[in-house]
Amino acid sequence: MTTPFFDVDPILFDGPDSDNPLAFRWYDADRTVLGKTMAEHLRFGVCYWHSFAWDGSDIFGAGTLDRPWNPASRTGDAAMDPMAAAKLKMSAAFEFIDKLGAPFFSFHDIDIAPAGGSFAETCRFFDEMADEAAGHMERTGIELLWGTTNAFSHPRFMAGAATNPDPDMFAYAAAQVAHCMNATHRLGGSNYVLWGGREGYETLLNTDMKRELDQLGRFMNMVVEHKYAIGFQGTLLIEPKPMEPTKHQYDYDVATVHSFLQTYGLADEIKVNIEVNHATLSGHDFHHEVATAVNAGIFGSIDANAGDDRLGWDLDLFPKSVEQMTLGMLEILRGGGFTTGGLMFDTKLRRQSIARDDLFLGHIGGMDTMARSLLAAASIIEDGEIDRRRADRYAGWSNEQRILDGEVTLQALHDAVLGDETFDPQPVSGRQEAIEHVVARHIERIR
Ligand code: XUL
Ligand code: CO
Repeated sequence: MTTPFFDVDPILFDGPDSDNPLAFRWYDADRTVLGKTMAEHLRFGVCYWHSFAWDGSDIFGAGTLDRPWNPASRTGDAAMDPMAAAKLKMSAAFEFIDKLGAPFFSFHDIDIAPAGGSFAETCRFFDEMADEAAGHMERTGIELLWGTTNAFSHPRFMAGAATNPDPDMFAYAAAQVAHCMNATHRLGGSNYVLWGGREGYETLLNTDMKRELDQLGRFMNMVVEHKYAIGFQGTLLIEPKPMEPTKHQYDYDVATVHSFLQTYGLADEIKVNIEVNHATLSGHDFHHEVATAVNAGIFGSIDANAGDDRLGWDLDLFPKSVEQMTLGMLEILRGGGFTTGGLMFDTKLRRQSIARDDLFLGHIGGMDTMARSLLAAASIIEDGEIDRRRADRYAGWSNEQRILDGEVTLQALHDAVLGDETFDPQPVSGRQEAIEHVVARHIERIR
C-alpha cells in the first residue's frame, strides 16, 4: 500500500442536521426511495480528468493545484518518471473514490497514462495503466461507468478528429478509439462515451459541413461495428455540446444528435450522455434535454455539473441548485431512471481550492444536491398532484382521439367549426405558479 494522499476518513452519512462538512447530509446510499436504494438510483461516478489530471490552470494563469504527479501543477515534480507519476495519480484517485463511497469512475485514455514516443508506445503505457486500474478496481470494488478517448487536446486534432479534412487524422482517432474501447471492454465498463471535442468548425468559409457530417456518420458506424466485433455489452453514448472549443459543434444538443443518429442509421445503437452545463450553453434547461432524450428513446447518462450565471465559459462547477436538479431528476424518474448510465461528476474545483480536502467538499456537496433532488422528485411523483394537473390539461383529448388517429381532415374540422354557431372555446389558466408552489413545498418538506 502506498502512503495515503488525502488526510480524510471515509465519508459517512450523518443526516440533514449534521454540521460536519466531511459527512453526507442527504446521500444515504442504502435508503430506499421508490423501491430502489439511493445508490442504485444515482449511480455516482468520479471523473479522472478534472479531479486528478487537471492542474488548476485557466486561460490567464498557471496550475494552482496540489497534484505532485502533474508537472504543470503547483506542486508538480518535473523529474518524476511519467509512468511512476501515472501510478501515483491512480493510487490517489482510487483512494479518493473509495473514501468518498462513489461506486464508479470514468476516464479519458490520456488521463490515466502518459503519451509515448509513438502510437505503439502510447498503447503499451495505456495497457499497463489499464491493468493497474483493474487491480485497484478488484481491490476496492469500484466499477467503470465509462471510458472515452481524448481526440481533441493534441495539436493533430485542431481541425477535428472524425471531421478532420485530413483522412490520416481520422485514422489516428479511429485507432485511438478502438484501443480505448478494447480497454473499456476489458475493464467491464458500462458505457463508452464519445464527446466530439473539436467536431465542429470556426468558419464555413473553409468548411464543407455536409462532407464533415458524413465523415462523422461513418466514424460512428465504425464504432458500432467495433462494439459488436469485440462483444462489448455496454452502451455507446454521444455527449452533446453546442460550442466550446469550436464556435459551432455538430453535436449541438440532444435533438440535433437524435437527428444525426437517424440520418446515419444509428438511432437504435447510440444514446446520449447529457451534461447539465452543456444544456445551459445550448440555451436549454437541463430537464428539457433529459425529457427530449427520454422521448426519443436515447436517454443514457448524465455529467452532473453547473455553470455560472455571469461567466460564459463551460465552468463545470459542482451542482448546488436543488431546484434545477429536482426538475432534472423528475424527468429522469419519469423516464424510468438509469439503466447502464449514472451521475458522473464532470466537475472542477475552483482554481483557488487548493487544499487536498477541497476535492471531498466539492463531491460531497454535489452528491448531497443530487440526493436531495432525488428525494424531492420522488416525493413529487408519489404525491401525484403535478402529474394529475398535467393530465387534466389534456383531458379534452380523450373524446377527440380520432383527430390524432388520422380519421379527420383539415376540411372536416373547418366544416364542423363553421357549422356550429355556438362553438367558442375558452382559454383556461395554465396554473404555472400553483405548480411551482407544489415543487417548492416538496423541496422544503423532504427529510
Ligand atoms: C467537455 C466534456 C468532456 C466529456 C468527455 O466539455 O464535458 O470532459 O465529458 O470527453
Ligand atoms: Co462531459
